[in-house]
Amino acid sequence: PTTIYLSDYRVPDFLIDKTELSFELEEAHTTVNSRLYLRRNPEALDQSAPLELHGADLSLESIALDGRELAADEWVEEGELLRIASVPDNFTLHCVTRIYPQSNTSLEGLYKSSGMFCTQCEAEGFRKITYYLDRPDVMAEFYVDIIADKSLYPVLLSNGNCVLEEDLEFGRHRTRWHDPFPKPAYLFALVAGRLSRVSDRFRTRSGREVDLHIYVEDKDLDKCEHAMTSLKNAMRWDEDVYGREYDLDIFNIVAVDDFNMGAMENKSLNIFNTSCVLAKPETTTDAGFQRVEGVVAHEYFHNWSGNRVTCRDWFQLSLKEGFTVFRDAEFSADMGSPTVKRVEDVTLLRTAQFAEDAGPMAHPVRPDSFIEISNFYTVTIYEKGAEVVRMIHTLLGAEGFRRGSDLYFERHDGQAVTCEDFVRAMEEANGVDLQQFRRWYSQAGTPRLAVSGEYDEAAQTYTLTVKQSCPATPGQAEKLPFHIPLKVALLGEAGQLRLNLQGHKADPDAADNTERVLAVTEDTQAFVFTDIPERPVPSLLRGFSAPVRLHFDYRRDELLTLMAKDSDGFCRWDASQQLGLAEILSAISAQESGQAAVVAEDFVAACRSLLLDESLDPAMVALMLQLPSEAYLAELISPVDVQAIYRAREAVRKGLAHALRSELEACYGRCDVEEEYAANAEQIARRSLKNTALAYLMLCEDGEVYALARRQFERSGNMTDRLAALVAIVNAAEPYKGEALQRFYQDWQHEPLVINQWFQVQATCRLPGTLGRVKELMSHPAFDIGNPNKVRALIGAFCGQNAVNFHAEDGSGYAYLADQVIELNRRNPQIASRLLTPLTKWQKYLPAAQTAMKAELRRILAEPELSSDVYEVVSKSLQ
Ligand code: B3K
Ligand code: ZN
Repeated sequence: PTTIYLSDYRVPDFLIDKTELSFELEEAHTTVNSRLYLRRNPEALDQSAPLELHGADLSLESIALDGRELAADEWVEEGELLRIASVPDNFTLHCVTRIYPQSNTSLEGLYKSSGMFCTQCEAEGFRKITYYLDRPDVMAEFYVDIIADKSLYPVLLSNGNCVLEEDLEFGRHRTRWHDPFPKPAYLFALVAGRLSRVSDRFRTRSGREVDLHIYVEDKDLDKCEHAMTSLKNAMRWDEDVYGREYDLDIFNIVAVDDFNMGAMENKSLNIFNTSCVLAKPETTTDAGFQRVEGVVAHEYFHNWSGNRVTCRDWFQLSLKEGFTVFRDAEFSADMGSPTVKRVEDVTLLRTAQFAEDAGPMAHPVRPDSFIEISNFYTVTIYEKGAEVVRMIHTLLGAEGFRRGSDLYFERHDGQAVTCEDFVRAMEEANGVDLQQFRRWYSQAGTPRLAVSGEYDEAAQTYTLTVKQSCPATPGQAEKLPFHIPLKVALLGEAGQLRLNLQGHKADPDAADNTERVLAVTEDTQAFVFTDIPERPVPSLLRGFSAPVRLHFDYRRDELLTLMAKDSDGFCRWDASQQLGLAEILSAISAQESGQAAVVAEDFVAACRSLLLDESLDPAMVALMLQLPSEAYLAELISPVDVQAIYRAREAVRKGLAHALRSELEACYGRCDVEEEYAANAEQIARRSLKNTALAYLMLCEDGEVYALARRQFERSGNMTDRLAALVAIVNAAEPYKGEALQRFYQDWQHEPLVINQWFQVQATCRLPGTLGRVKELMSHPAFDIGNPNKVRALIGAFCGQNAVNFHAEDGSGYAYLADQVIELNRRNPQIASRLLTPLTKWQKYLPAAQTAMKAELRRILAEPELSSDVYEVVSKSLQ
């Protein structure tokens, strides 16, 4: 496998103005006729370069240039390239290739699954369909014919507008599609199958009537309403917030069961994993509803941030992904609870992304090199990339950011551009200098901020001293200082203090001048606030204004103050997490010295007042009651002793449960209201608090609480409550467990998405014996290793979300994962490589665990015929 470097980027030697494709879909194979209208790129460095087309797993039937069949010695195939040494400056190339979608288990390119044909071309899947310039800076206008048996495949879809539909002989039919917007091949899509649809309309701001269709299997027609509503909300929101309208008369979404990721933004033909479209209260949890809303919006928003303005090369992936994640996060915040959304996103970032940034696969938001681009659809590109865009938003303010995005879309419409182009548009629209800020794109690693505060009573000043540093990452030993927007406030007895920063004018954007964004740009910097009448408690990194690890040596009473009073929801929650961390750390020391863990009285009291305070948002109470997750603790404690962390955390949870039992019961009762289900913020908040209370109560381990869980399991009409009860039952020493699992299966065996949940609940069971059960479930008739959702629900959940069992001291979890990766490497390399993540973090664990994990990585590396996907991750992890 070879490494590709950003520094080797060259403009394409050829351009394609028009691409005509014709697909003849048959049961044994598919024949693809392609006619490419090519010309030499006037900007290419070498004006006599040969034509080199990408192609993978294709069988070439014929190739003709300007109507003349090429002789065998006029072209040569080398790896993934087909080279034609001598071509004119303008010509058409006609290729006939045969492909085998029925045996394509990689789910990349054109594949057939559950009776339906569909495609996934991003990033480099189009080359599995026909020979092409499969790179995002080659954009063509597509005409597509699809021919198939009409009774088996009544619905035939591609991008753009349907311009022809006709019946052919032998029961076949043809549709022709034309997409007027030139696009890179990765946005091409085709779907053929027996599908039903739900339709609606949307009238854009300028009066365009758009037909909206969601195509699903007949049995799922009752699960499309939420996706449709989300789509219409997203279309309106993009008009309101970004001034971006939809640009065609038709917008299609198709749901498929077998899909490598969540969804794909193909121009006007989004293809979705069923898990990200289908939703109804009986089968879908609140989290599921929110995911549908977020992903539908994300893919829709790509129409501008990704499709109209696309990426020049795959190193620029975050240009579209980071920006689009930022857009969908702001949308979800506007649709629901902004603070809850922020806390959820920060939680993901501080666990998965911080871990990636500290591990062997660490890479900048704009990577310098890769072996397999599929490995770079990461939390760094997506989530950290979104944080980088958010910081620009924070620095420029909402209006300045909008000026920048307007300029970006206007200037680059129809182009394939770079992260640099994005930053430049932001700079030029606002007359600011983001030179140092650009380091967020080029330097990997999570910056650390060590902050200290000093109050000078005589001078009435408060000085915040901020030191930044960033650990080395692979290939980057030394880092230059970042430009970090640090949002702060100072809390006094009676509320936030007015901020006068020595040497600075008042911040014109801050309405009451009690909050400020400090520009941290140097290794060490002091910020002096004047006229501070009392010793304040600093509220730092408000709203998580930058993706950094911040340390401030708070006293306990200061954290309790922040937790009770800070007006910034993120900081309040974070204070609760810091207090929770302190409890867990003291429980770990207690365990080490053979003592019982005791939860501090003041922490119990703080949790009690959360439970009693009915004026608080129940969702925030739920979040603040949840102790830092094991995954987050693994980022804070070194080395990671998984078993000790688990035991300590459980001990603290149990301590809280016993101390607060009556308050938890009262809270449960208050939240347990009978109402018609709606996936709105208010109801979601209530259910979340109710189920948090239930999980705590279960730790009291008696018949009364077990009965409560059982009652909830049996009576609740929505999946959120039912599943929460099932999780509680499965994780307790509850005699009803087997029966509950059995019943759940009986009830939902015909709903694959619900069965995924059933697998996941069992795979994430904390009790001993779980690996054995997971192995058994792999031969359950409902399990299918060819379906990525099933793989994620069982194998992925066990290895990624069940630390205490995955890291069993006998190494059985590691061996199990390696076996699955080896099996999946053949079948679906992208899924195999993704599953590997937990093993790659071996450096964090105790020596014995490290040895066992590395041994499994070496066993994988020794496999013959490793895919480039798996090879890259394993070899980099072992370096
Ligand atoms: N752009 C796609 C991801 C494609 C992943 C290819 N391995 C989905 C999204 O981010 O919207
Ligand atoms: Zn995306």
